Amino acid sequence: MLEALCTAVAEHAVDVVLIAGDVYDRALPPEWAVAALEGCLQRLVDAGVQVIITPGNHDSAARLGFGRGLMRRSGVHIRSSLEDAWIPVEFTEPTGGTTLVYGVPYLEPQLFAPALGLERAHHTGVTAEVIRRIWADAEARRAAAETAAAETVKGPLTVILMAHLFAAHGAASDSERNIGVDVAAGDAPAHHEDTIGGLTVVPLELFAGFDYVALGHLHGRQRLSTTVRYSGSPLRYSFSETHQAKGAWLWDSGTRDSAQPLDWSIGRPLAQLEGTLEELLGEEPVLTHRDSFVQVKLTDSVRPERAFQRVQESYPHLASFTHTGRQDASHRTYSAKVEQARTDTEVIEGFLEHVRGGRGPSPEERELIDQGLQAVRP
Ligand SMILES: [Mn+2]
Repeated sequence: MLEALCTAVAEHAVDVVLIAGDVYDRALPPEWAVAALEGCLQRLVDAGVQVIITPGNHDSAARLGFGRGLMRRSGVHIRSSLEDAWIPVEFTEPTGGTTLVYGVPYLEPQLFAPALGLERAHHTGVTAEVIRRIWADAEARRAAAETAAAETVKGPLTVILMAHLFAAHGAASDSERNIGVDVAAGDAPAHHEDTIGGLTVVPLELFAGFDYVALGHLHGRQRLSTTVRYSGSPLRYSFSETHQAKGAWLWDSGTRDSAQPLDWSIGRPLAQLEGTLEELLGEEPVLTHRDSFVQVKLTDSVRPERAFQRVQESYPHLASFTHTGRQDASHRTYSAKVEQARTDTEVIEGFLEHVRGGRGPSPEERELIDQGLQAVRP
């Protein structure tokens, strides 16, 4: 993925890379991941690219932000504290205009609401207050430019926001908070934060006025409006992401045209297969999907012998296996069978039926069971 990023940056002559978290998938990332990120940043800096990074909810802001004062000098801007949110990274456009990029780190409402002077802790309130401070800063810079002429902001002002949150269409009111969630299935907020007042989902209206809003958090690359977009995760993290677009958005602050999607097909593809064992082991699906991470739902009414092993032999990257076929109404629970069983043989038969999706003992197995029971009877 990092290779694809560096290639795309060179190919499209990108000046600035925005990474709106999550950077890592955990607060204590493995050493190889830290080294990989460092190598990528080194390449981007060597290529004259500036990078702006904000931590997501999975990152440790403090650890990700280590050395940021030093890194800033080489063009890597890590916005990891609350106060960073309304201090922009400033760029002068070739045309003379100024672009301000405000990087808002993930702000857990319970932790940051007090510092923002908010009584209630929820994402919408925290985001609204941070955006209010951002506009105060941007307007001050614009005003300073108009009076003092040329010391700070020059020419037309472009304002970009980066944030890590769950945004959706919908008005900023309690009653309408859940409407129009425009996300792919399985893309609910990954973290189960307190949904006080239901204001976990930040309404799009808050982002009005920004020239571009680069969001992180949802895994599918998607466009919420002309200016508000999620880059999505570059890799697929679950089978619910099988059909999601993956990649990035390319935006030109000069033309301000709509952002262009960059498609990155990185890593092993995913496939969701459903059918009987015979269907799944057919030549066509095996040839098509044997190199994919595969999720299998087996629909045989009775679970065939060695079903898991046989599927795995054909699909070496089998990642998920369930037998969903046995749905007949007469199916009794294991405990019901055990209760009704009159002999040891029936208990064992019930057990085998239970764990094998309805398939009781074969004649050979029945013989072994009988021998076993004979051997242990006093
Ligand atoms: Mn996240």
